[in-house]
Amino acid sequence: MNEVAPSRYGDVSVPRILVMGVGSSGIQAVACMHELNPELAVVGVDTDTKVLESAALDRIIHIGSVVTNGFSAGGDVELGRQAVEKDSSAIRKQLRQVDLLILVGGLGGGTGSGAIPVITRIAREAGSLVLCMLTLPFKFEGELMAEKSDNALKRIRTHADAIIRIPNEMMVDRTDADLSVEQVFDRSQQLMKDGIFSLWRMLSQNGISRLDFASIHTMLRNCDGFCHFASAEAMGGDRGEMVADAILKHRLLNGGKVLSGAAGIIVSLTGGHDLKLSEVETVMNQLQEKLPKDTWVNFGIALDPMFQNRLSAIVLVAEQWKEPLMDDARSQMGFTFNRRLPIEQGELPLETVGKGRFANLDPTIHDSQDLDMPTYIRREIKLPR
Ligand SMILES: Nc1nc2c(ncn2[C@@H]2O[C@H](COP(=O)(O)OP(=O)(O)OP(=O)(O)O)[C@@H](O)[C@H]2O)c(=O)[nH]1
Ligand SMILES: [Mg+2]
Repeated sequence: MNEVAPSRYGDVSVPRILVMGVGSSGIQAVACMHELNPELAVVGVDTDTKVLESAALDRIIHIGSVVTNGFSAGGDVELGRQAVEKDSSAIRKQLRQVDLLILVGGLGGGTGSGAIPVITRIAREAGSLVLCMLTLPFKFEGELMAEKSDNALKRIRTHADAIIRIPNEMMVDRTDADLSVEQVFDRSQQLMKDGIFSLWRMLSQNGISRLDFASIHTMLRNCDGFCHFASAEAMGGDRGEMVADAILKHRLLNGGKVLSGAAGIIVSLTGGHDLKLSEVETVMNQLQEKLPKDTWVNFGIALDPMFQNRLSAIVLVAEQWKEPLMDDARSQMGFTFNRRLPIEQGELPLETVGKGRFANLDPTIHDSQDLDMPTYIRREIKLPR
């Protein structure tokens, strides 16, 4: 059973990670991850009993049975929101002692777009670091879908530490005319899976200079709300070159353009005991060439016997730092912020306030609203600083 538990490495510094798939596409993504890596703790959340029952998952949370009678939210975001509010205690229960929650789903439908903002808020209240990995709808899905997705993103951003957007539209090239819709969906799921596995490996495995949770924490808490990621893997003699090339051309980094404006980057390499210094240099030098001089770079190497003759890289990129945390971040990160930081005064972030010793109690829900939350947060009113 894939409970969130201390790492098999017995290392107390290893964070407890939970991947939560929300809505039908989110469930599909985590079911696939679970099948490939049963060590990864995953849970599926949906309104739709059929989807939940057909997913081969040990842990599922059925939300909103009183709201949707076990059917999907049918694209209705408000129903998705109500569904999760009704069953928020089941979500809270799963989040106990989770250090990093990775929320996965597709925006544009009812359940994902309605429930993910609420789950993000609950997770922040529970003290977890929250990273969302979300697909955005195709253009052909229409303006209404795009609007629902945009609105959900705004709400998610008020609580999530960082969001990685995977626009379905970006999964297709001009040469892909014959690609089926299913193949395109598979591509975005594959990217999510690769990214989450690499992140999990980066945080759980021993290495020469393993990146610790503090590095990820700093990056996610201090980025402006959005992050980019890319991962690549190669085997054989030219693996250093191949990995560098794949990262530099990666579709989620807009063919490498994101790197040239990066404020911060985390690079994690995984190799076997045969990993050569020259391979590490190849990847790092090629990335450094694209990055602005003042980019904050944090880098680690993990060793895994399974990676003999193989090299894998994951990069996590922040384009901007968020201004309100500048002093905090500066002292935590030990670096000088670059000049691209906006200097105008911002708004107070809609951070939720921890409930201290009441954190594990059920909330006071009235009319689908959590009355224990300060009104300005509940109503998403931005207060000037
Ligand atoms: N990458 C990927 N995206 C998908 C897939 N299926 C749907 N999507 C995208 O995800 C969006 C939301 O779809 P679902 O996950 O089915 O919606 P839901 O959250 O379950 O919402 P309801 O079914 O309305 O309750 C769609 O608009 C698509 O853009 C998939 O298999 N892979
Ligand atoms: Mg659905």
